[in-house]
Amino acid sequence: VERYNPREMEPHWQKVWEDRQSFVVRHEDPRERYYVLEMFPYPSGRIHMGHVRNYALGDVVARYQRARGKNVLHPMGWDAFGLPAENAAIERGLNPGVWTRQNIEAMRAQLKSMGLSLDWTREVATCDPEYYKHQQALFLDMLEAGLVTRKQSKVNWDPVDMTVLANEQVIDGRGWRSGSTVEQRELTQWFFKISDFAEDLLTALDDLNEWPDKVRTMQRNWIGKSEGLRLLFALQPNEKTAATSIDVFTTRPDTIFGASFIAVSPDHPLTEELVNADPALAEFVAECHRHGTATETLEKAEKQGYFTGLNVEHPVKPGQTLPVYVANFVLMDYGTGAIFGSAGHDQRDLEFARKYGLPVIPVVLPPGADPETFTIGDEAYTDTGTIFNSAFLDGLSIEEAKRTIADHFASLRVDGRPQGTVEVNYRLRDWGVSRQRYWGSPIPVIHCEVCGTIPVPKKDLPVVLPEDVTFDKPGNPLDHHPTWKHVDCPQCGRPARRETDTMDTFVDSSWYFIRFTAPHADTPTLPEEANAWMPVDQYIGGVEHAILHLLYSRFFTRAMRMTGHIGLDEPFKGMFTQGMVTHETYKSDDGRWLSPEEVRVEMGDGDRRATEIATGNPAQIGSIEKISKSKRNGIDPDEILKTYGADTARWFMLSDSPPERDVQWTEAGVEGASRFQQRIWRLVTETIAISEQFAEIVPGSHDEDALALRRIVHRAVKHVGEDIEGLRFNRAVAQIYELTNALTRCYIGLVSPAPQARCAALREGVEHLVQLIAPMMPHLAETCWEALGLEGLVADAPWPIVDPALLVDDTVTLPIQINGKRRAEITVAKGSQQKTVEELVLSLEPVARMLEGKSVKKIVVVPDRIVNVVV
Ligand code: ANZ
Ligand code: ZN
Repeated sequence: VERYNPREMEPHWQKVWEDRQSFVVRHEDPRERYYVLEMFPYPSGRIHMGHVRNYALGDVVARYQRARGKNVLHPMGWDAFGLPAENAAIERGLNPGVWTRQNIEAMRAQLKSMGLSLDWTREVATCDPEYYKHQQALFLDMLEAGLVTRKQSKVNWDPVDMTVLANEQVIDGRGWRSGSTVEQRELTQWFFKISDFAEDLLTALDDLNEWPDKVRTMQRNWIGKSEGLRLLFALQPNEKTAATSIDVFTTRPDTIFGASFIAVSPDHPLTEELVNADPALAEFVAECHRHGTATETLEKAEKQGYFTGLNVEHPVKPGQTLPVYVANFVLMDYGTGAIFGSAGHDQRDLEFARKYGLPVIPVVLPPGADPETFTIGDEAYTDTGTIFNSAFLDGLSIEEAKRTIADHFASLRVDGRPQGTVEVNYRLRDWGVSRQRYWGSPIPVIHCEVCGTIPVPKKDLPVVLPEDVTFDKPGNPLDHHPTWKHVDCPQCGRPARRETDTMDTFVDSSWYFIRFTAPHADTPTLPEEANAWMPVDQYIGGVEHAILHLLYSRFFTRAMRMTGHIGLDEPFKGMFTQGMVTHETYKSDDGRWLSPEEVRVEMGDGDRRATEIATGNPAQIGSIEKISKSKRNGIDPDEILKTYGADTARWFMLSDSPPERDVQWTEAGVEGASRFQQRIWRLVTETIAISEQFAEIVPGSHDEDALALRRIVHRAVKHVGEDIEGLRFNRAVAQIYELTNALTRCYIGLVSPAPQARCAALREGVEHLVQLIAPMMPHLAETCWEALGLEGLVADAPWPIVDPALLVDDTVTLPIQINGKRRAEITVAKGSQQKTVEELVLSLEPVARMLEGKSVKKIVVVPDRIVNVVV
């Protein structure tokens, strides 16, 4: 048998699919729609193994749903704006647009060589004016609908990348890309009002039951709903401020008797008032700013405070006061920007109190603890318990105490307001989308000294990004461009200035999946198309996008609904987050990281040993790690695709571990996948040969081996289908291995002349096998399909129909009576019905002999009991 040659067959079938436009979605297709999408790639230049895994998973779903008779939308595009293009421009003098488009070309070719069932006619690139033009229109619509605001805000400023960073781009106080210490700056920025949707974005998560729980939890935590109390503290009379009270937000009003201080944010209006007369405080605030205010930074930083000299009245201990501090761990943009500290029951408060010699008063007694001896050590007590040391709250549970104290403060007044009001706070902040960056979608507004900030009229869209920019000065090239920003005001006609900030690239990816439903429309969407296709039935991507990208997309879909572009809120019905691709690491004897190509790994004395090829020196086999540039343990998909072909790479990605877990890429694993590919090809070609060799097949022979095989085949069809639907691809693969073994055993067991039933069962099994592998190894499957002489393409073939009778676990042996006399018997699957049994009986050799020359009047099948043939 000739070996299967993927290098020849894969490009062949890719061309056939392309020529036939096999995966192009037709508007008039009446079948039920199914939308499967993998997160679109950033065009960095080459695909990586993470892409291979992502797209292999998605393609299985797409091809399977096609086989199930769905009209499948499976598009691809490019998340093409962003920093790396600018860095390439700065470092290598390449024009960002040219660089990006070259990368897209290269990566498109790579993706095509994977044989993905994509509708390439719908390709979009976010850096294309054809795309961002509509994004600018959406921005204008959202502006008009009150979903966009412009406000002053403190931002994280990366002094090296010269840009504003989102909080999550600040890691340990440093820029995620540049690694430089992040500073605070005050800038006027554009914001999407995502916080208006906090409650809706939160509660709607409950209905997203095809999402992983962990992703929903991450979203919940990010939205961060807190129910608590706004509590007013009356300031003691003083000369320093005109303010007479401080508002704090607390989720633990039950600990009020343990209060030992008040702390306000360095950015609190009170602080801003006090710094004028207090240079040391001004210095303290400046120091806080140098350290940044990103939440993460603050959690790790040492708690620092500055006593303002102010005191407030203790709200439940008449005659006592609490000192007011400015503290670095209090954020201005959460709650009220001020807290009361209860050192016994909050770790930060405890550290702060210990540092500044403030009292630590425990007020929650752990179950079973002795109130006389219970004290707080190095750790605050944050668990459940009973309130004590708290006058009228004593003996209550935390929840009871919260209610009681809320009622208590509701009826009291400070500054003419209720002293306590129940309040809900969300951690979710408005989404700042301004970036002082060149390679992004321009924000379509114009600043006029007379008229203010004016939207660009829709007829003037797109505001095209100029490509003739230079990167010789730091900062935003749009600011340095000689002409671009100078325009006439659309309202008064006077010289005005374009907005030179561009949009956060998360905006680009927040609606591309809707654009795919009508990628060539001259409006952002065609609502009827958007509504027909959306929501995405199955979205697949990395868990690193589980928070922001998904949250922003959920917000955007809502915003697009409010502005009439779509009729639904939730963009992704099914969500799946894949695991990462890992690989062994290697180090040379002098401690350099070595790439897998630079080492040879062999078995020696029972363990694996590595040698550095270049030097011949022994190398160390290190731990298994996520593929990364720094550890040099990457595998280039191009090499894999060239050496083994796409089907092998796809098969291995699917086979080795559950898709939500990490998969370890190993040479041995790929070799195994490649061998399996050859095994299937051999099985198919040999099965074909049998039908020729065994031309003289003994007719009419029902046999139990055939039945047993058919049962294995049909069970495999059922299980593989279920496993694909449940995204348990590795289990589907295991089923296919088993089926292949069974078919091979059957084939080997055949001797000429073979019973026809067994040959037929083998043939049926092999045909079904080819269909089962088609979503995973589509090229091999097409080759087999053609060799088997089957019609059309396997890509167009409907999923095999399972005979339920063959799924029944047990068989029964039925007596066969001919004209009332018992003549033979037959073993069939339990529960086999009239038609199946009838066919089998007639094909049974002894029956056929006895019936020769006679005409059958009637066959009565009593399922699982008896067969009566009347002649
Ligand atoms: C007193 C108290 C006592 C608190 C106690 C906690 C434990 P979540 O659940 O995240 O909403 N807080 C309020 N505003 C803050 C701000 N702007 N910056 C930093 N911390 C702030 O947390 C609410 C709790 O975080 C509030 O409840 C407040 O401290 C603090 F034993 O009030 B608590
Ligand atoms: Zn004007």
